[in-house]
Amino acid sequence: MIDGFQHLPGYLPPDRQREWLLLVQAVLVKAPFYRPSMPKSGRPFSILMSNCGDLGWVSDKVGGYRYQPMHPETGEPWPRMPQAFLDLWSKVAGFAAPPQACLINLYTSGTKMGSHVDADEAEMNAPVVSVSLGDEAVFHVGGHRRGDPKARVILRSGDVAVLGGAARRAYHGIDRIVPGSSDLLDGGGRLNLTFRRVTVL
Ligand code: MD3
Ligand code: FE
Repeated sequence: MIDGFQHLPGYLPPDRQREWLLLVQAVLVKAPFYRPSMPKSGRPFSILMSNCGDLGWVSDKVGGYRYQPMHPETGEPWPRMPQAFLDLWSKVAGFAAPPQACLINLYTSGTKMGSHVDADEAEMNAPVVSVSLGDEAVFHVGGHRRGDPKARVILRSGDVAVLGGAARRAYHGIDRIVPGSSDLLDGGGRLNLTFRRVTVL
């Protein structure tokens, strides 16, 4: 396993998972899920996305991958990050400044995320912190080259992962969701929150 990958299984117990789900649902009332599309080809993602915080990650055919302060469809600023989210970052990130973006990904059964490196952030010294809610996901993390050997980890509801150091620049993705593995979300599926620093201070 690449250096800098920290997995904290069961970090959020079931009652706190339900609290976090309510916080996410409140964000989604103000910033509904939208479907990003690939730069140039315009091919739609299978994952739905939203954000909270000062900046949100978006992608579409014309503008490509980027961070911006407003929802791409409503034009409204992203909702504030709930205090509980900022508190979690303070406890696990080991980085003094607060996160600027919280990307919310929704996976339904049959959805995956191909192997990629997160590099749209000018700040690559801050870690990315991930929180999983709902169905289990088969996650892979490799090295700095696409062909490097990959380790596979199951991310379960309530798990936190901190990707710092060498892992911050590693290829990673979601191979598949395990349908029916959690009853947190009505109708199943998986929410993943990733907390990020975007700009260099
Ligand atoms: C390793 N999300 O949003 S979370 C992403 O489950 C993303 O939705 C996946 O990859 C998901 O970009 C994986 C764990 C994760 C997040 C960011 C990373 C692993 C990472 C950044 C660098 C290396
Ligand atoms: Fe990623």
